[in-house]
Amino acid sequence: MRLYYAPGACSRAPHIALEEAGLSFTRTRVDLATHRTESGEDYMKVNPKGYVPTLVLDNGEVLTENVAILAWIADQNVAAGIPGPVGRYRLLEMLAFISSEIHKSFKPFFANGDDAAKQAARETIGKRFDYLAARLKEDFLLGGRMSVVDAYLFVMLTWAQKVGLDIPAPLQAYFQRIAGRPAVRRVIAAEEDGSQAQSKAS
Ligand SMILES: N[C@@H](CCC(=O)N[C@@H](CS)C(=O)NCC(=O)O)C(=O)O
Repeated sequence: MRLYYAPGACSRAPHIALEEAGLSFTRTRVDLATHRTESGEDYMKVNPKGYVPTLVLDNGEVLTENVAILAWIADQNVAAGIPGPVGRYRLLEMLAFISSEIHKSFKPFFANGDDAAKQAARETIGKRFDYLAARLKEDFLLGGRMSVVDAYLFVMLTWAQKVGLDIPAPLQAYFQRIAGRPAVRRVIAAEEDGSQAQSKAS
């Protein structure tokens, strides 16, 4: 399968999730300004929405949207899923929360928003982070084991650092825990290196 990504973008969440899951995939960098891939392919033909991430499955199916891609990756290892009768829905609940309540709130910082819009976003994201910090009882958001939701929140925390938002202490410690994981370090190194490569977590 092939992941289309842009360095440091939200596509880093499925990138980490794939690496953590030990799935074989090829990564292809996309220039979001020109909509060309690193090999010169027209990305609009891969994903007419023009944004990352896109995951092209081995059977040729094209999957877009972080929530769908991350849920699909989680489903590849059902044994590692969130336990309990509504475990899968807890995962979807958290993915939806991160996507609609945090991810999209960053828009003023990346789309040249004015100061008022940035301040409103700072307050909204701050409240969302406080909520997550208060419910973080174990090492990871949904228990003692890392799941795809942690990959997504990790990227949001990276962005929060980048634009200078306050991060509550429990989420700072959580961020460091995730940043130190070998799979996460491999992904960051690969995105910074930018080369097209086959990946299989070991
Ligand atoms: N709803 C989409 C949003 C993805 C998204 O915002 N991607 C950004 C990078 S983080 C992007 O590619 N922006 C470029 C553009 O919109 O042209 C998802 O969750 O997958």
